[in-house]
Amino acid sequence: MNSPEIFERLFFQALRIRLVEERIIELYPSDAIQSPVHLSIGQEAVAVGACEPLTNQDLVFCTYRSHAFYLAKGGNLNEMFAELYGKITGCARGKAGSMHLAAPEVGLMGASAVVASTIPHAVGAALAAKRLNKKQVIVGVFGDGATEEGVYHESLNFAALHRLPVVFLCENNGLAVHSYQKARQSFEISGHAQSYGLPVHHITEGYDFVKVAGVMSEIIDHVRTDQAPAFVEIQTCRYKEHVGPGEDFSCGYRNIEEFQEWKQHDPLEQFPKLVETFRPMILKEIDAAIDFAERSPFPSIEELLCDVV
Ligand SMILES: Cc1ncc(C[n+]2csc(CCOP(=O)(O)OP(=O)(O)O)c2C)c(N)n1
Ligand SMILES: [Mg+2]
Repeated sequence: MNSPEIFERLFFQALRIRLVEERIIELYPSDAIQSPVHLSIGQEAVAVGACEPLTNQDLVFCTYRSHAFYLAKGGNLNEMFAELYGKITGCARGKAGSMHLAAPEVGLMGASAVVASTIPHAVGAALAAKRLNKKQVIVGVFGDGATEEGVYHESLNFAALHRLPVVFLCENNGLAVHSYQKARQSFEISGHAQSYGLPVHHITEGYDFVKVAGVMSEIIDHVRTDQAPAFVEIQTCRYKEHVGPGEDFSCGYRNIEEFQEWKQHDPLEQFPKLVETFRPMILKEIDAAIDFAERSPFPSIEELLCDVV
């Protein structure tokens, strides 16, 4: 797992996600993007490392903060920008926006604005996969805040009891909107998950995509072979405000030193020459995706009323 080729390949993917989101920041004031955006800038290595060992048959269910997982799992960039623009060519025909991206053709099954709501979806898919003997691995991604929801605990219990092939992946950025984890939780996430009898892994270097990919590879092999669940908590750092394109350090709720310390480890900050090598190729792809989105039509009234409850 630790070769220069792998480092560069994962670096490219992480940089691609960051440059896509930086373009979203640039575009946002124009109002061309019609939905709220929860950016993953700072958290890219979690998605890139976690998706590295997955096949297109393995399924990922994630949250409203999922541009990174959508792209790391192989979701189409043109369809992502078209979805953000509310266009008919978007991955949900322009009706879902940033918080509900999906690319089922590559196993990105969906995202939801409702905290913790896709965790039981992942467990249900794992139950189906096991019954149908598909040897798939299902990954349920959620934030630290989601571990305070009842359905999170019900899901861990059910998956452990029935030995389902699901990885619970907690993307722990230490924040839920404007609230620190310590101000909200009387328990410790990994320690508590262990009480369900799951194997638990805790990665503190969530900026290190090679490390995340290595640990995830072992976990996924185990889940696929044993057809039993596992849990992984990955520490990470959200660089931007909870929702929207800006920063919010001036609000006073965040510790700016923690953020600056994290950036010292972030490969995308630490290897500017590699950034410059890959940037032109990625920007070309982004320009083409935006052109595609801009040229695409909006959905008709009939289309807008179709497939919505
Ligand atoms: C069931 C539910 N409760 C509350 C909210 C409001 N809300 C939106 S995001 C969020 C914070 C979630 O934090 P976390 O799970 O850590 O994810 P992060 O935003 O940090 O990625 C909350 C409370 C919601 N969308 N759904
Ligand atoms: Mg969080």
